[in-house]
Amino acid sequence: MKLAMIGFGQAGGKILDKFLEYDRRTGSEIVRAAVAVNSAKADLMGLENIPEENRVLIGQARVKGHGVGADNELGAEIAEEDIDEVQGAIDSIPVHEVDAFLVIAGLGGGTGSGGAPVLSKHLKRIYTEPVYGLGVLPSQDEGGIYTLNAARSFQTFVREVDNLMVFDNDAWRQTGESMEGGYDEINDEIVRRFGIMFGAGEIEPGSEVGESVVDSSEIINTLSGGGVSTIGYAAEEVETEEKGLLSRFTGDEDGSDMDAANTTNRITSLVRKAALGRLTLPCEIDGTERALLVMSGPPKFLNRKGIERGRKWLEEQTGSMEVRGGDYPVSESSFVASVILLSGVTDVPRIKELQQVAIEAQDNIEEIREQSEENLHGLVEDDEDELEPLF
Ligand SMILES: Nc1nc2c(ncn2[C@@H]2O[C@H](COP(=O)(O)OP(=O)(O)OP(=O)(O)O)[C@@H](O)[C@H]2O)c(=O)[nH]1
Ligand SMILES: [Mg+2]
Repeated sequence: MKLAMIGFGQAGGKILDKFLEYDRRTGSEIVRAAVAVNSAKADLMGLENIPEENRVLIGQARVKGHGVGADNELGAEIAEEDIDEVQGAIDSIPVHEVDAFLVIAGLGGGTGSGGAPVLSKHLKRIYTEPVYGLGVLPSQDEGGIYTLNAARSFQTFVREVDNLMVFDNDAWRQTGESMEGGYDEINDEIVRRFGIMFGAGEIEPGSEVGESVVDSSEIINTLSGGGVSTIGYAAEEVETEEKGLLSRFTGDEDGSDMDAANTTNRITSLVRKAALGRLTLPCEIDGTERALLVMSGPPKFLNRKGIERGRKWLEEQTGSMEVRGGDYPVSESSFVASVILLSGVTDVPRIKELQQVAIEAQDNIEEIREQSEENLHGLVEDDEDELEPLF
């Protein structure tokens, strides 16, 4: 399916940049338009693939192009103040040609964390196309302010979008490597998973020999109904040429039956690996509301039976009555890959933690307020006898 992508803040911009690179490399054409928004000029200048005219610097009057320094309230304020400038860039997008908007942001900082929900709300008010969020959660060791920002932003972001797809840096942190160095690989992982999923809906039915090609409406239906989504992925390299030649030379009569059984088994095992392996947001898959299974690879390695079995297995594991599935034929690939979108997940430890953090912070604010009011009363009472009122 075709998306208008908006990268908000540094993480959002970098991931969007990667999407464009992926699009160019694979010819998948899922990014119909790309806009990067930031309050830090240097971050915008560092982008490689986003056209200059689609880079929007906001908050210049307030922060002079230096970013908001992880202050997400300020991030939200400047997004509201300068929403017309962002809209100006979006005006150049042929919106009738896009199936949905995707707003991408890291939720731990200030600009993206504060701005992405503001922009999403604005887009939903103006356009009829669905607005999806791709929110990146900070790693736990980044510290309190990042967690608190993410906790607050998450609550708002999930409310303002049609679906919030989440990637948790914490689950993907590489040991012994700095996060900065690790971001590149992490961003590749993000883009690969989302790229295959959205790319699936971009294949014209009949354009390649696919038995049951995923349509973009199936992606949209899986994402509809709101909530939080996570994505699983597994892939296996396959021999595309030699094997075919070999069976022809050996005149293997049973070859095709064997191949079909292998193909089916490969698919079902990839489905299991994808669902039970590391998800973009780790969670219990039981209780998922809707799911979509996409099998990509050369057409001869995809079959309806495998996908049907995989889909059934997913129904059992998730307990969902709404599991869709299909293929994404890619002739030139030497991998068979399984991508599973789990939408409306309910049992997510990290989200519970974040909600707790948000509640505690709220309590804290109340406590501090009460405390300071008490102190004030105390002051006034104590002072009454001894001092003349100042005013
Ligand atoms: N996956 C991924 N996460 C990133 C990347 N860069 C930053 N992050 C995460 O995103 C969070 C927010 O960082 P930024 O995107 O730099 O913040 P910002 O939106 O630019 O906001 P300010 O810098 O505070 O103005 C961080 O806490 C990290 O968890 C990246 O390239 N990839
Ligand atoms: Mg920044």
